[in-house]
Amino acid sequence: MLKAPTFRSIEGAYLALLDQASNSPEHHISARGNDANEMIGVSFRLIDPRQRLPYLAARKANPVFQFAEALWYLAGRRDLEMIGYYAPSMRSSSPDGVNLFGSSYGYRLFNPAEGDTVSPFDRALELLRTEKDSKRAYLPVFAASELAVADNPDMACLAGLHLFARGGRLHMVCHMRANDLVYGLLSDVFSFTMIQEYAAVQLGLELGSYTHTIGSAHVNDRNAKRVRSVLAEADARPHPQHFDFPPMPKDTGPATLATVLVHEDALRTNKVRYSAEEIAAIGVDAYWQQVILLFEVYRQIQHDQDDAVSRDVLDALHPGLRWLVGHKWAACATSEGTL
Ligand code: 5HM
Repeated sequence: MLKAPTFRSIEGAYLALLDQASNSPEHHISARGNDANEMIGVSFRLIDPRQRLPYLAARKANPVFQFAEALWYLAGRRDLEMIGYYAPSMRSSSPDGVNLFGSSYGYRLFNPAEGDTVSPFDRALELLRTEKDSKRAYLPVFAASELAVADNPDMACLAGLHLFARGGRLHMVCHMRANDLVYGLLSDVFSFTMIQEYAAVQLGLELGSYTHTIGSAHVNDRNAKRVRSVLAEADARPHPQHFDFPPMPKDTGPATLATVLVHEDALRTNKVRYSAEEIAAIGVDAYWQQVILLFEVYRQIQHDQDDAVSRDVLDALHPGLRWLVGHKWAACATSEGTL
C-alpha cells in the first residue's frame, strides 16, 4: 500500500509521529542551532479532519490560539497585533514588529497577488466549480524569493495547499517543507483543515480527507521531556478521550467571519466583556458562538484580575473545548478539581 497511513483524528497521527521521531528517528540534525531528531518525507491522512484537536493533558493544546490563527488566516491577515496577543512568541519572527511575512499564509492565500485582482483561494474555488475533477486547484504559499533573504527569520514552512473535488467531497493535500512535530504540526493541521472545511462549505461539498505531507518532520531536543510525558499519558490511560467536534455551518461565509472578527477585536482590546447569555444573543450560529466564548475566556485571563474565569462562560463551552481550557489554564479548572 503506497498511500499515507490513515488516522481518524489528529490525535492518533500526533502520537504515532512523536513515537517514531523519539524512538526511531532517521537523522539527528542541528539546523540553525536547533538540535532535533528528524525523519524526512513523512505523510499521514485524516479521514475526519474535523477532529482536529488532541485531548492530551500533557500537551495542553490551546484552542483559543487555534481558532484565532485559523480566523487570522481566513481573513487574509498578516498583522502581529492580532496574532501576537494569542501567541506572543510569534513576535520574534517579525522583522518590522508590525507584520509577519513567511508564516502569514492567509495573506498569500486570501489576497490577490501583485498585479492580480482575484485571490488564489477564490481562483481555486472557481476552477473547482467549473472544471470537473480538476488537478489544478493548487495554492502555492512558499515563494522562491524567500530563499534570497539572508538569515530569513520567517521562511514559510507551508509549501502549498492542494484541493480536490471528488465524489461530492472536498479533499485537501498539504505540502510542508518542514514541521516541528510537537508544536507547529498541531496548529498547522488545525488551521489548514479549517480552511479545507470553509472551502467545502463555499462549494456546497461535504468535507473529504486531509493528507499532510512533510519534508523535514522533527522533534527538537529541547521538547524531548514534553514528548515523553505525552507518550506516557497516552500509554497509561485506559482509553482515549473523545469529543466529536461539530460541522461548520453551511451558511458560513465572509460575512460570518467578519462578524466573529468584530467581536474578537472588541474582546482582544478589552472594549467589551460578555456573559454566556450575551454571546448566545449574538447573531451567529452556535458553532461560531463557541469561538466567541473562547475569546471571552481568554479576555478574562489576559485582562481581568480574577482567579477564575466566570462559570457561565465555561459551562457554555462544547465539552471538548471545556476539557482543553480546563487543562490549559488554572483559572478554568473546575472547583471540584476534576473534569
Ligand atoms: O529553520 P527553519 O526555517 O526550517 O525553522 C522553522 C521552524 O518552525 C521549523 O522547526 C518548522 O518546522 C517550524 N514551523 C512549523 O512547524 C514554523 C511554522 C511557521 O511558518 C509553521 N510550522 N507553521
